Amino acid sequence: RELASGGAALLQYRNKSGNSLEMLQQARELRQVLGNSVKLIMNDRADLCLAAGFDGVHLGQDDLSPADARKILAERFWVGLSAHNTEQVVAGDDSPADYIAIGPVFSTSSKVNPDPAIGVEGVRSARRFTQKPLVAIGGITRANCQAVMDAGADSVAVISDLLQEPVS
Ligand code: 3NM
Repeated sequence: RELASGGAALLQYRNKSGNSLEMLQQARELRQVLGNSVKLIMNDRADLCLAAGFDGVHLGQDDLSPADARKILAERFWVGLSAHNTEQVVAGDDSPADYIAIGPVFSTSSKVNPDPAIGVEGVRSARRFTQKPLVAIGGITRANCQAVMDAGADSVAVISDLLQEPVS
């Protein structure tokens, strides 16, 4: 897909504290404001992905499995999976996930209870276990992202380095 060829801008809607109604309202607003200029990915929730007209869902290790999310979402929706170690990358590679996010690469304060940081070497190792698009996440900045890409990531996911410096 476009992620493998570097062609897509993805924005994930992430809300760990809101209720379903709030999340759906905010997600719909995002879709309205952004139009179809970016692929919108719903964190954790396949149902809200459908209801909000998003393009895909991103699943953590404690969410629905990619196979179960696929029972809800047709083929045109993207299903992403978070992995935090080699075992999870291997399982993700064997699943219907469209891409695998590996991390945290560096320490992060954007996530409660993050797994141990895997470093650039962890990205290099993950690369050996899957040919699916590999997204690196956790402590990625504009300053360190080249090293992460050089280690084999196809793309990076960033929260704080972008949000701390809004464009306007
Ligand atoms: N997931 P920042 S790390 C949401 O390892 C998330 O799965 C992670 O934010 C994982 O760019 C993370 O501010 C937080 O470090 C990423």
